[in-house]
Amino acid sequence: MKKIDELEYIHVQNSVASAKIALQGAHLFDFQVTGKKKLLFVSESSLFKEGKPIRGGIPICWPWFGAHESDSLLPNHGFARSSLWKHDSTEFLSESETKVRMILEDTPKTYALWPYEFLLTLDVYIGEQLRLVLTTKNEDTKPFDITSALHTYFEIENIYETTIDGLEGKKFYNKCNDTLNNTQKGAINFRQEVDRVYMSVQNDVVIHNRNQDIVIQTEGSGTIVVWNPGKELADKMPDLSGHENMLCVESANVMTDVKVLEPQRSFSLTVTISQN
Ligand code: TA6
Repeated sequence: MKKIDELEYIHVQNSVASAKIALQGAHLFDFQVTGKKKLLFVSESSLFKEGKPIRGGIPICWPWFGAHESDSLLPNHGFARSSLWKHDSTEFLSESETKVRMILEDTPKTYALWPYEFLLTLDVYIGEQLRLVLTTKNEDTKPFDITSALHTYFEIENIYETTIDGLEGKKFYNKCNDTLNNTQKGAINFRQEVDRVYMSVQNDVVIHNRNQDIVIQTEGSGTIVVWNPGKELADKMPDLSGHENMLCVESANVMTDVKVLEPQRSFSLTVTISQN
């Protein structure tokens, strides 16, 4: 096990790609296909400290996304991203694909924040494409509901030259001015903060930046969150530098896309990402 500041991580290298996954948060913070650009943005001022989420990579927002609906003292985006997960296994599926399984189970500490027994599994497939499968199992005797996101920070060359395909015509909630029922017309413009939840997205979403295309295919989700803090907000965030080089496009279950799980039932949120 390697260590970066206070966080232990797993380093995978196979014949086509490499990846780094911190035990805290099962947080994938580096992925690169040989000969291609790094896929994930990590802020140079990010902390790698116990209990603090990494600013970049793929934080897992779970079992709630954003602020807790009734208790503002509970952590934003839930507790999965700042909890210590267990490394369950690493499988070499072929020379060019490796699967890493991470698990998180309830403890007295998680129970105090969210009173349910659960098993959360993250399978990370590292190959020509990157695939993450986040599976929630209800191990309790009562139903629970979750909102969640694979809050992916993509590394891009220039936010001001970035466009996204696949969201045209979709309805969105605009968090910046707290309005519902907006409709995406034309390209999204990133001149200031953008923080939006797009509804009923069943198709692939493509990020275009200069001569780079990133294709995001999501299963088990109807919502896609798009976030860039813009300069003004980024300047107020001590752990975020280089906002013009990042764009979050998040495969999510949020707002009306809540998942209700009966005892012993499971649900998976999957994202598959490829780049040219
Ligand atoms: O996904 C977008 C968002 O919910 C934004 O509203 C913004 O606050 C961001 O996530 C980062 O949240 P964090 O808790 O990591 O600072």
